[in-house]
Amino acid sequence: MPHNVRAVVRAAVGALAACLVVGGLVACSPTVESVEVEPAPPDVGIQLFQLPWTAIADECETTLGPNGFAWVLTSPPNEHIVRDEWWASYQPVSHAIDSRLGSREEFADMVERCDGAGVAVIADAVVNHMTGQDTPGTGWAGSAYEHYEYPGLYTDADFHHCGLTADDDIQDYTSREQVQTCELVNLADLDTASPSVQATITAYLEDLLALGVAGFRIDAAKHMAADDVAAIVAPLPAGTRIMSEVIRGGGEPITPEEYVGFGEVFEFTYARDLTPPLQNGVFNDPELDGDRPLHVPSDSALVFVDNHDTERGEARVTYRDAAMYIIANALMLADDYGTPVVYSGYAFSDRDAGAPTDSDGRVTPVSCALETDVPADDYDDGARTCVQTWPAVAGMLEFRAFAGDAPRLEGVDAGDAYGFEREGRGVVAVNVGSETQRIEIPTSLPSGKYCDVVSGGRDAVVDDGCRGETYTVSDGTVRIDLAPQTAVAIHIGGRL
Ligand code: LM2
Ligand code: CA
Repeated sequence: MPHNVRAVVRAAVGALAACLVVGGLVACSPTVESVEVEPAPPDVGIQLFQLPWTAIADECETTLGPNGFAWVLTSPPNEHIVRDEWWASYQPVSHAIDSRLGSREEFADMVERCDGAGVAVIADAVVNHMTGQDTPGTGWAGSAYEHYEYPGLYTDADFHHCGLTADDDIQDYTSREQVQTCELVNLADLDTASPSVQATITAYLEDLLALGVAGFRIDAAKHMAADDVAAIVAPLPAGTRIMSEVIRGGGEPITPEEYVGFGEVFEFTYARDLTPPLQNGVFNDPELDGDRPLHVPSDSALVFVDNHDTERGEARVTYRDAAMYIIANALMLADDYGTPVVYSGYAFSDRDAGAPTDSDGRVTPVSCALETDVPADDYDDGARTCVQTWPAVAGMLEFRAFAGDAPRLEGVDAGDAYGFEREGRGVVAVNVGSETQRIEIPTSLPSGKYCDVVSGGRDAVVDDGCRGETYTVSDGTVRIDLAPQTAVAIHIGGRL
């Protein structure tokens, strides 16, 4: 049985027809004895940043599977330079699956255990470049390397030397040629148009597939021509998930749309649009409605509140402000656009600081299942944020399971509050202000009492009551008094 499907829920609609006053006319929906709504496991992923394989395996069994996550995005599994910073992972020394996050055996075991828990594994594939080191060195697994020499793998002729800028570094993002053939922060840029380079990269991806991964995040995809990425992934089995990281940039010639022919893309515009209303209370910006300009089609879109780069950069809402982070995640998970990727990392004050390690340099495994203080009021540097266990997040995955593909209806504004319905399936509302705010949202949910899954989490219905707050739908409306900086979500499967 799918891990996050609860028993069929009967939502009795009572004996009386529900009536709504619409433009002076009274419209009554037909009397229904009961509605059966079967939750469908939602396609929701989670990025577990810099978490070792043994810990991800535990997480799959104890928190990700039970809370309904369909897949987990890992940090890069490749051999990397030996440095303390987290970004050592993004400087491959070889395609050996041997890193301070774990050995090949541990990686394989993780995939097996996650699959057993109903959680697929997506690996972060760093294939645009190798290291950015000007002096020779030895990688984590013992491979010797130089900036443009990776014995047995790549030699100088396999790299771009763009000759377009003084140091061959990318300077001008309005130049397609620079972005794709010059070096991203001095990282030796593979000639991904070369058939032999393509074949070597494909072999690496096939090796990971042989260990059971379901797909890949393609790191720095924007820095490889879409045709090159297409050629690299073409030999992979049908159904392999390809998730290209193409950071949309205003005025840039390379667009995420170029990469949707062979997979999904991370739609950075989504996060950029999601958070300003949380700070200014203006939700009805017409720019954000309608046909969603500058968004790839929903089927192609991976959406997120933040990721490991944006939490160190442009993101304005992160784990540091748990109340706002819950609001942002609730809106994203309630939405009908894209495939959400929740983010879970560790607290930091230094952007370069790596995750805590043991004395041998391996990243320390941590289990979030034992963590009861979530979200924490304050995280010490290095502490895992454990977002996958936040009751509000788990509750919103349940909401999404019941929302299915029901359309998102027009939003309702009230002061600093905002909300919307997923037609007939659920209602979400948020208040980003500092005062309590009442909001009334018209809804076709059957009349009755519902359990809020933000305060109550998953399985919020307990002993004929609610674990969290209770809200009432009557006469085709739900009235919610929202405390400052809170979210509320009710769904058809959480009716008393
Ligand atoms: C990505 N996506 O396209 C990753 O998500 C992002 O985290 C990576 O940057 C980047 N692209 C390359 O894969 C990180 C980090 C950088 C770091 C690089 C390489 O944000 O700070 O650059 O990984 O490790 C570091 C230094 C930089 C230096 C470079 C090369 O910060 O100053 O450049 O290494 O030694 C001289
Ligand atoms: Ca490149």
